[in-house]
Amino acid sequence: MASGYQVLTEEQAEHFLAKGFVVIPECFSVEAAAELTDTVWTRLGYDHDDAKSWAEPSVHMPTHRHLDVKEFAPKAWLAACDLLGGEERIRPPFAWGDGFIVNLWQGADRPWEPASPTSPGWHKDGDFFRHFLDSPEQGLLTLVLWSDVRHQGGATFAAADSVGPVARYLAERPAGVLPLDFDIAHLIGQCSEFVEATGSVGDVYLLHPFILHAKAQNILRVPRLITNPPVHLAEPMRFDRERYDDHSLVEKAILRGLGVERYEFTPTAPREKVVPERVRRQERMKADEARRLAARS
Ligand SMILES: O=C(O)CCC(=O)C(=O)O
Ligand SMILES: [Fe+2]
Repeated sequence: MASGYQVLTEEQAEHFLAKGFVVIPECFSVEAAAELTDTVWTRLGYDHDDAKSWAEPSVHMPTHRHLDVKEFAPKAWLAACDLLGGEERIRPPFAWGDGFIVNLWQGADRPWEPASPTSPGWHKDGDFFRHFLDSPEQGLLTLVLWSDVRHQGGATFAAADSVGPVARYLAERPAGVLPLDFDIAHLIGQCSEFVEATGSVGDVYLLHPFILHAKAQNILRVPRLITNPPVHLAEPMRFDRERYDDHSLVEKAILRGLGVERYEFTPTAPREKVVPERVRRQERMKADEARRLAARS
């Protein structure tokens, strides 16, 4: 039976509802990735062949170049449309960039520990806005793999059962929650199903925006490169659409988390932008990177 989706199968759609993510393999080639990553060591100011030069265990780099996902990785674009209920519900541009999150040796000084509620760094993405149940700023969480990502090699841990706890938490707080105010221990304490987002260059994880996740240890010390671009929605999400099937899979996952088929949500405080410290830090890094790139050429 046809799924009614452009690239997702019914099994993948059901997997997204149950586990909060799907993996879309081979969205772009090794060569296409290399084209974007080939200046990464110059930008970092580290020597790829000398691990002693890798001063920081992990670096969230600024963005210089942007790519139109529709052209660069059409399969990922179509899958995002499937999850969000169609292209018209996405606010353009849907762009990826070269703001790599490089994990070089995070936590390599201690033995490997599998994901658990006590792993460090759990968070919900979106450090740039006040979060409501229906927030449009982060329609999906995306993990784009620009290098192979191996077990124990600095992947991202995802809590596959976190959509329900986060949905209930936000439903109870119609005035919204600022990024640093989430009670993460309370939320992750309700989770017990953890995934290590490993894979190959070109694989893309599309995750529910409410999925809690954390940077994992890289005890292999093999450089890992990902990006985590958000997808903006054209309008806030809705949970009271005329027919149940008018809801996107992302909205349905929230309804499932709330244990209802329909939910009326009205924010009681204004939407609000937040400028995280990350942005200022990345502006400084961008100037440093530009100097290194200019010195090389
Ligand atoms: O580095 C990772 O694996 C995750 C990073 C992340 O989630 C973030 O920067 O928001
Ligand atoms: Fe994140």
